[in-house]
Amino acid sequence: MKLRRTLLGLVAAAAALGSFATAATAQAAYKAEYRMSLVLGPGTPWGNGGKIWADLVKERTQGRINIKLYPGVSLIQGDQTREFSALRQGVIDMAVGSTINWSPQVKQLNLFSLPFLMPDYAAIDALTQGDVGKKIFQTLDKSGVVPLAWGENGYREVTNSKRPIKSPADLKGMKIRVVGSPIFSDMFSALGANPTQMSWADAQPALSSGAVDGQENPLFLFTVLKMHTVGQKFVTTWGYVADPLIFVVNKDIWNSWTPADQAIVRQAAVDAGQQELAQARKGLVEADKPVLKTIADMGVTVTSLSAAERDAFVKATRPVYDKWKVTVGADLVAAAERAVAARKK
Ligand code: X2X
Repeated sequence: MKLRRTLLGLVAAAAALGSFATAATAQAAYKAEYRMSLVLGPGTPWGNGGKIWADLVKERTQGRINIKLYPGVSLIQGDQTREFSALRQGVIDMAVGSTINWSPQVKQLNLFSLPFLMPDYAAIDALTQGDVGKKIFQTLDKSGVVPLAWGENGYREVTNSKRPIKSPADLKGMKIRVVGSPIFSDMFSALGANPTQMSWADAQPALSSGAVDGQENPLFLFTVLKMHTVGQKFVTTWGYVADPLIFVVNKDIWNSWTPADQAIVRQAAVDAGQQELAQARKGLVEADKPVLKTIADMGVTVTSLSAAERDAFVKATRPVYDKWKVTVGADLVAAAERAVAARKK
C-alpha cells in the first residue's frame, strides 16, 4: 500500500511538473530579445534597412518582439559565409543577408553573381519581383529559413590604387580582395587579376595596409568609408554583378510566433526592404548619377565604360558564366535570362 501511495504521489508530482513545464514553455515562447545578423551596420543602406525592420516590428507588436542588431556578422566572429548555416542552426534568429554570402550553402543564389546577367535595375527587379524570385524563396524555405522580403546591396563596382581599369588587360596581376564565394575568384582569375578571398572584416585592414590593390563593392560603401583615404584612387563602373539582400527568420523562431505577429514581421520586412532599396539606389538612378560626382570630387578617377569596352569584360568572363550556370541550375538561369530579356525598361 505504501509503495502504491508513493507511486501515485510520484505520478501526481510528475503531472504537476508537466503542466508547470507547459506553462513555462508557453511563457518562454517569446524571447526577451531576438538577434539580427547584418554584415554592414546602420549608416549604410543595408544596416539602415535592418534597423528600419527592427523598429517597425517593435512598434507594431507593442514591444512583444524586440530585435537587437549584430552588424559585422559579430555573432559568427565576422565569418560572413557561415551566416546561413548559423541562421539554420539558430545561432542567429534573423538576418538581412546578401545573396553572395549565402551562396556557398544555397547554390541557386549564385544566379545573381553570374557576370553581366543583370544589365540594369529593371533587370534586377524582373528577377527578384518575378517568378525567379519566388523560386528562390521556395528554395530558401526548403533550406530551413523563412524568406520574407528583398532588399539590395547594389551594383559592385571595382576600385583600385594602381590605374584606371578600362579593359581586362588593366587588371592583369592586380591583387583584388574578393568575397569568400568561389565564383568571384573564378571571375577575377578569368580577367587576369590575382584574387584573394577574405571576409569584409579582413578586407578593410588589407586595403589600408596596401596588402591588396583593390576591391569591388557598391559605391555607397566607397563614400561611407572614404576609400580614397586608403589609396583607392580609381573607380570603374562596370555593373558586372549586383547582390540583392534577403530578409529572413529562422524557422523555429518563426513558428514560435502567433500568426498575427508573423504577419506583422513579414509586412515590416517588405516595408523596410522597399525603403532600403530606395536608399541603395539613391544617387545612382538619377540621370546625372550624383554619387559619381561625389566620388570624383574626392579626387578619384571615375571610369565609365563604352559599350565596346564593357563587352570585352563580358567576353572574358563568359566561360565563368557558362561554368556556373550548371551549378546554379540551367533551368533557373534560362528562366532568369528570359525574364531579363522581357523586362520593361
Ligand atoms: O563583403 C562584402 O564585400 C560585402 C559587405 O559586400 C558583403 O557582405 C557581400
